[in-house]
Amino acid sequence: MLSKNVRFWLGLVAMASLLSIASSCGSKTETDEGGDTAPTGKTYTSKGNEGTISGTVAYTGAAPEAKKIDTSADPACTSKSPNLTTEDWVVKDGKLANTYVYIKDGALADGSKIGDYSFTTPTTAATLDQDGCHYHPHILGVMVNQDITIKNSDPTTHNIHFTPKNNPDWNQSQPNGAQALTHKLARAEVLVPVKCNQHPWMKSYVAVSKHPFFAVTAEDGSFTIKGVPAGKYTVVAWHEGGANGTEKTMEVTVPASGAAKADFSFGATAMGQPSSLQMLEALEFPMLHK
Ligand SMILES: [Cu+2]
Repeated sequence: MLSKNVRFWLGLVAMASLLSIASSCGSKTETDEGGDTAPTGKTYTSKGNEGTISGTVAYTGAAPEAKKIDTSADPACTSKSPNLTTEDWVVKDGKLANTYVYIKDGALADGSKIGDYSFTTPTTAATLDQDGCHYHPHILGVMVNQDITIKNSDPTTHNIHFTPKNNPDWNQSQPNGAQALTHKLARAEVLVPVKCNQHPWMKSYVAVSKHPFFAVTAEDGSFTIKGVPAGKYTVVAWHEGGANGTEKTMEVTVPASGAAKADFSFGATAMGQPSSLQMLEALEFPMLHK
């Protein structure tokens, strides 16, 4: 009897150990994926010889047409924005707007990794405006813990809903005339879908970065990332189009005090890599909240 008991308790201890190993492995994986904001202890200081990465994002082939949005569910939207159209593809003269371009990885000229540095969060807030029953801007880039001022410029109630993967869900009703809301995200995440629970057509994306090396393409497809330390980087251009978003990757070398070019191309006949698995995950996750 005694030996049976001993075996039983030994078994329990073994199981408990296995469980604890499994759970610690699980949390490690989460941290790895999450791009957490734990201080790295190495704050980047300007060397005075930073460079720029600039380029143009093109759309090759016949551009998808913007579709008119039926806003009749809310007459306030119809009267303010009678000609609201979809913004998932904004193409003009073969150039693609609303593409988020950022340094994903890489190393400075001295071999140190860009991801090992910490960068000062801007004290000025970014603004996300609900104006005409759509978001402006459609794609917003911020740094971790940077304030986002959320305005309601419409004569109707909006309900802004951030649906992140690595940050807490955030969902706030904002009646017309209400004060601006402030939100910030503590963890890096590319990109967080934002929707309105009142108006199902309203959609935007907020990218949260640990560093300031990102930009969103303008209407002419152009972008510039300034203040980049000399080095060799993996630069990614992300666009929401496609089944779950599409990203293109390019290796870019920035010379000291120099300018690097990074031109991307999306579209049916564009050359490049298909969507990464990482992006698929990031965009599928919000479905869990439904
Ligand atoms: Cu709304």
